Amino acid sequence: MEPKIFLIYSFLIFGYIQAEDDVNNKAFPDDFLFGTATASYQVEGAWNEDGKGENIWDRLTHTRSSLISDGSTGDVACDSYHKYKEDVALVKELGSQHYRFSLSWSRILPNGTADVVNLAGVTYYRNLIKELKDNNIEPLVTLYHWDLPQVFQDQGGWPDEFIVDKFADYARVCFELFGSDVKYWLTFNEPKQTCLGGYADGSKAPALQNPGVAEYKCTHNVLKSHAKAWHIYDQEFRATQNGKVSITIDTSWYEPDSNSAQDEEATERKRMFEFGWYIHPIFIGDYPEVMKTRIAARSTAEGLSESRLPTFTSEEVAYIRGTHDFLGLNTYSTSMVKAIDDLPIGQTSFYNDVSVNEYQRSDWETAASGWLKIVPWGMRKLLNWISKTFNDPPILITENGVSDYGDVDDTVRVNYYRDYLSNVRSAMEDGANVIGYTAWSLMDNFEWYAGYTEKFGLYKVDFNSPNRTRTPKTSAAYYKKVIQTRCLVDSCV
Ligand code: GOI
Repeated sequence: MEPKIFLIYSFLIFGYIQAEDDVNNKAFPDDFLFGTATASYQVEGAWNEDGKGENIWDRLTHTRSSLISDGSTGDVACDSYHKYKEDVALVKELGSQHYRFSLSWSRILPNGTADVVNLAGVTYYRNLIKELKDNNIEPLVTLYHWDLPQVFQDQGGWPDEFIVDKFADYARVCFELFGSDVKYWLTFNEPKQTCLGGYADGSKAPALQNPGVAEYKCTHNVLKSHAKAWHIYDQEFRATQNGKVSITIDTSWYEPDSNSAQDEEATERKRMFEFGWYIHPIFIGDYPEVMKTRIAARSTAEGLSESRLPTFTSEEVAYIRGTHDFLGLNTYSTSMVKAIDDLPIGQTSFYNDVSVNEYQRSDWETAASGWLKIVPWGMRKLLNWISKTFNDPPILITENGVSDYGDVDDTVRVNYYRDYLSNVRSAMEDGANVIGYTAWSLMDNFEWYAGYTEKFGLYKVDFNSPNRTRTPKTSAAYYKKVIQTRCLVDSCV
């Protein structure tokens, strides 16, 4: 875009904002990190180039295309494998302090295992990291954003314990290869989506459905894998590389339907199932009590001899507890929760184990994605609840954003970022230790089962052009201005 047009855009945006008087007008601290994010399968393309191995999203999009709303694949996606320099230029243009991206396991280790390293894949990530560093952008690297090597799915995938050592080997290879230039690592992106979507409700690859059982086994192994990777870093790399390792957990905010004791209790239970499932073992120790007792009781009622929720030994509890150097948080929306009678014993599922009525209010604004209701105040409540419940961890928001149908003039996205960031800033005033914010996403990309029909980008990508041309949206101009001024409105105090 012409600089002149860019300027006019900024002017228009800030003229509009002036009218808003409920946006927080305190500046963000100088050391607050602003960044943006993508993930390997969603942007890279080059699915079978230069020795990359097949992963579960390659397999799913190629063999079960009816699951993807437009029948599309990530075969080319944004073609970032060839256009990473352009991507970094966009990140730079925004003035981002960091860029969060993920590594494709099967691009680095085509067989999944560490015995064969694919040099071309390693070179790609080395080049990307170097380009970022040359432009003064901090790389924030996710080891696993949902693209398991297919060969490991063929052996059972995450619900099978063999995967723990495979992930640990992969993590060690990555720390070894890239760790001198990477200071922020995330082991997993949203493991709840991997486990519920992949193995219980079928809404993510490998699209298996064994609800009430497989998601708990999956999570058990993910938590062990995360802890093992963290310990490997701690023992073998921390002293020389000096980085930080954590995990990104996703949750909505859950708001009680009323202030009745029943609704409050049901809502806290829902939070513990949706978020405590992962954060409690890592930040406090073991699964939340309410999960252990409820799933055990329901399992007994089902006639099972042991709980469907696997048990950690006390050694394992101690091994997993404390494996964090900060908290990665992805959040997009809010739901209401109302107490109901426990759902009948019979069909097993995570949702039956929770037994609440979850809904979203019809007067909340909807994004292109049906699940994404725009509820900015949920951000503030969520950050404060996490701080209070999990001992005030440093929180790095690793994803937040909104979808539309791709218009370059994306007022909904400008307002979303402004209003959610306003609530982040307010939570910081309340005392939450938020260290940074990462906008999802740098550019339009392959949105999983929604294919290319829902767009989250600050930059538009033309998927009809072989060049995959990138164009800044109005929101890019707004975010750039926010990063520059550290201020959401015209002028801050
Ligand atoms: C991130 O996941 C992710 O890390 C990025 O890769 C991604 O691009 C980005 O977000 C944007 O999505 C209406 C049970 C329709 C089954 C309401 C309950 C469908 C399915 C409500 C509840 C919800 C963000 C799918 C986290 C998966 C979208 C998790 C957000 C589908 C619904 C549902 C609904 C439900 N989620 N994801 N869904």
